[in-house]
Amino acid sequence: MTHSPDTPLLDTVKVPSDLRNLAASQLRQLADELRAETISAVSVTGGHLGAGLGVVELTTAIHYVFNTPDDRLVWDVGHQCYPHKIITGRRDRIRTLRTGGGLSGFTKRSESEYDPFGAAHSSTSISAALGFAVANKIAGKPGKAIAVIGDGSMSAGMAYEAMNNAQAAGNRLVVILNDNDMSIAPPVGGLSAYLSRLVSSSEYLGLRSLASKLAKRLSRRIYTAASKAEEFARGMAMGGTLFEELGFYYVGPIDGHNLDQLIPVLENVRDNAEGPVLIHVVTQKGKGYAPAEASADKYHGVVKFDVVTGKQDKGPGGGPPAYQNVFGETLAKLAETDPKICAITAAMPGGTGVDKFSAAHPERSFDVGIAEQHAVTFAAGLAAQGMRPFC
Ligand SMILES: Cc1ncc(C[n+]2csc(CCOP(=O)(O)OP(=O)(O)O)c2C)c(N)n1
Repeated sequence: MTHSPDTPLLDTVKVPSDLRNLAASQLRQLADELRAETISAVSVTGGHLGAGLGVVELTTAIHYVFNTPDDRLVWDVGHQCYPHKIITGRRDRIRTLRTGGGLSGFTKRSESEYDPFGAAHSSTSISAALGFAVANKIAGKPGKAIAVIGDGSMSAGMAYEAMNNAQAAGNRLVVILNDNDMSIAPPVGGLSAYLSRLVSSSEYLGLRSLASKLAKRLSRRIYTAASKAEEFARGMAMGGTLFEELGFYYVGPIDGHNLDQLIPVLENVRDNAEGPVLIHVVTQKGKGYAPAEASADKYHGVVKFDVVTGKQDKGPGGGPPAYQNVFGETLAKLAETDPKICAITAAMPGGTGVDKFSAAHPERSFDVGIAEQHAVTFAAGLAAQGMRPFC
């Protein structure tokens, strides 16, 4: 049964300039309606759901504070862009997502001026945003470039190669690290542990309420008290040394579902940044939809489903076994008699069947995070030393 939610406020927002006519106090309702519309649309089309639900408030806040499309918004991967599509002139086609002739499931330049960069592969957003920012700088245009990148995508080398060059953008580059402590599978590696330490530091937990008080004070005074704003951003910086060493001004972690925190921090960054800024935002994948919040993959990708029960329409089953399962099980069996076989995946244990191998041979199974060039060269090193890696 198709379920279309009541969305009286969202009905008035066709494009972000409509959104910017609303009072900040209306944005909570707008975000709730945007979330309901996203769930409803994906229940009809299937597609990526959890990531979009996690960025509903962020999407609302970015379009409210920044002057899109002149300020360029670059979504990493692009699988979280359905709420963005709904408020950038494409709501009338949102139930055609991923169908022939319909909307793309990712950002797509030919689809909208609000999609300045096409994606689907991860970890390109900071490099691309840097390009937009530097082009504006050379042309003397004021527009900023905002990259929104997930903690999973942040594990790829390209993100660091881009940050290492970010000074070239001056204050036109804003990177928003959307940290939901999930990739498709749980995230792995040292960076993930580092982000967890930043987020779980006692200062962050203690400061959450303080930060919201400061945010309220700032939202009234933000245009007049730049020095206070500076103090605010600094006061909320709990660490972020890694990013600061790479030349960013680090702000965070902040609650990515709390518009009273998001809006003043984004306004502050928009108006007061002196160089590249990284805003560390903490969100929950699948936020606001109980079946997604409760599922292990947070409804990363779904087929059509029933909105009320969350039950996915997976069909009768009984078809041929999935390729990756045959692959993973066969490899695991071969590895019983061949101690040189090992398996490597780049953040796709389920999608590649490496999860099956890993269950049988955990010591010879490696999830390297989203880091394909490392995965392949790591495999080459293993092979050169006599192993038989499957990458
Ligand atoms: C280069 C590359 N590797 C792997 C993928 C498959 N993939 C798509 S989304 C995703 C997880 C991304 O995690 P994160 O950046 O944390 O975003 P989230 O889904 O949690 O919002 C992966 C591994 C991809 N799109 N591109």
